[in-house]
Amino acid sequence: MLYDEKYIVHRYENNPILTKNDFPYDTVAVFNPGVVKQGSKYMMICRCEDSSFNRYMWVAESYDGIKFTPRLHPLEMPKGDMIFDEYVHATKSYWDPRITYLEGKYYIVHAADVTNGASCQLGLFEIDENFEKLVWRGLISEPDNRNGVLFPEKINGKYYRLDRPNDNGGFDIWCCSSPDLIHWGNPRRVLAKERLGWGEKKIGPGAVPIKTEAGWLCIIHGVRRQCTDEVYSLGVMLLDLEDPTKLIGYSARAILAPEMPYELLGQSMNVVFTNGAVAEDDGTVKIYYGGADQVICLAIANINDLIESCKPH
Ligand code: M1P
Repeated sequence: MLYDEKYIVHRYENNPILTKNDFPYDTVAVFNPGVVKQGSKYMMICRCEDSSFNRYMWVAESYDGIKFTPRLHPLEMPKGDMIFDEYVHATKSYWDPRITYLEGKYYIVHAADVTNGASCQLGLFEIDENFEKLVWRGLISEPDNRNGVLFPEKINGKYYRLDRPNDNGGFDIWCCSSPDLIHWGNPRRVLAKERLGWGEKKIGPGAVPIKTEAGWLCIIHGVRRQCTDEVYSLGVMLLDLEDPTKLIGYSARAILAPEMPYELLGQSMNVVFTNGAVAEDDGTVKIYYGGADQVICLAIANINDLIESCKPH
């Protein structure tokens, strides 16, 4: 081995853990889920697409974090809010749900292709603890921003989120704050894609930040060019506990890159992409990720290895 490092992320041996065959007949892909743990139960919201390219948010449940059972029907989208009905529901395009448990409530930040001229904005839902009823809270970002994820607690009296503005933000990872989850400001760039060979084209937040003694551990994604293709991989970065706009460190190498057939071949080639991870009491982290924009997979790492990989080498 050229390097003395070991692989720190291990794929579940029976990946993928969910595929379109676990959903109704005209489902073409299920991928990029948000996941949160409620006591001993794992709650997942999958990104589903059907043969008409309608997108759905679909709940699946598990008691071991591996075997997930989808519900019979997708989540019903709330109607009656003019913004949602006109700008978001009209495109039937809400995707990449990231679930954060925050102050006793469950929030979902998602990407939304909107009809008001912007290509993509961040939307915010609340959902009840049984994951049955969505409440629309509004569009919460400026145009052409996605990959938003909320921190799981207030910091110095403010809510924080990570996001990834596209053109006007350099496809880098930014952090901003809010008094009420609706109005956001004070954007600060926390990581520039130029620092990452494996993310030189664009990077973006992934799972909900995990609070550790070393800082906020953030599992992120990065995109590099490979001739005419793009390769999506995962990495980690560490942010200051008291000021999450301050970068402590990041993984110089990708911690998970597309290698397996279910990561190389699908709707989009060469993609591993995460919206959800669960830090377990035993020090392991379950990383739930989309393979090739087609299936849902699981990988497991030791949290100390993830933190260590953020330190300068
Ligand atoms: O197709 C791969 C990924 O492309 C997008 O990632 P990014 O926002 O970084 O460009 C997202 O649409 C993601 O859902 C998708 O998996």
